[in-house]
Amino acid sequence: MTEGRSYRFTDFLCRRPSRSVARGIRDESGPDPDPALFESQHDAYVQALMDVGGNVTVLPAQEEFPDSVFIEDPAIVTSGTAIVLRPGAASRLGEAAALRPSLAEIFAEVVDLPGAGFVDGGDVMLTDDEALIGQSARTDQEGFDALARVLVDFGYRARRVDTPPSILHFKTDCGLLDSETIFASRTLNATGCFDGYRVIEAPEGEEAAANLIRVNDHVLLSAGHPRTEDLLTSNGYDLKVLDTSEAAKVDGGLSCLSLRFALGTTR
Ligand code: CIR
Repeated sequence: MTEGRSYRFTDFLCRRPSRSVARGIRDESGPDPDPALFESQHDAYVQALMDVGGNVTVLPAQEEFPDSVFIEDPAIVTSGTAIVLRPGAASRLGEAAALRPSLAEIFAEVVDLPGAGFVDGGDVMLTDDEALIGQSARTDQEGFDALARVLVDFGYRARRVDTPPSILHFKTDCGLLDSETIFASRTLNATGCFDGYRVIEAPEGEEAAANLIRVNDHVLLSAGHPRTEDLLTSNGYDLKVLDTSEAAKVDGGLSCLSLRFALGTTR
């Protein structure tokens, strides 16, 4: 029975932002994130996960990896298993090995992505029975093939989709709302990648709202998207709005800040 496994969680893993976060990778120059404000926004995020979900383990900051607060990228987790990935940016590659011991403390099984290909967790959307894997500047064909083979054992069919070049990660522009419904930017939806799902499109100008996360009975949404708030509320979703301004300055959003899983359930 997999109904709801894409958003029913008991546990979360986060990593505190480092003071070095301003050196994180970003596409465009702009103001640096303020480390103290980032920390307080991160605290609010952790509190929100506790309020809607369960236990949150917060790992210490890693100064040597400026992007390590974006803990979604070096691993994928299912109920009893963690898959250690190979992030596609050179400065982030070491994050996977650094995260592995913490995963081994939590998960009964830790699997390393076979082969030599690259996958960033931000390119992988797990629905109840499918993994939508976006090929991108960070995730290549070899990585896709390897991950697709691993995920079969956990009951996921893999669907290869394209991440348009203007979008960093597949999930930068989409988020799961429930087992059948995805919220996505018009640009990403136009690629046809969500065939078979109901799609709600982000209002024009509010594309950054697309990186939302469904956690149990709530949807966590980034602040500053009033039309999205109205749209999702009128569709029956219970929202929790969080300020992610500092993560956004280094191209991060809500999903990147946690690994989400259900412990104590069988595959
Ligand atoms: C990076 O470029 O890797 C980070 N600055 C942002 C990562 C955001 N992660 C995500 O969308 N899953």
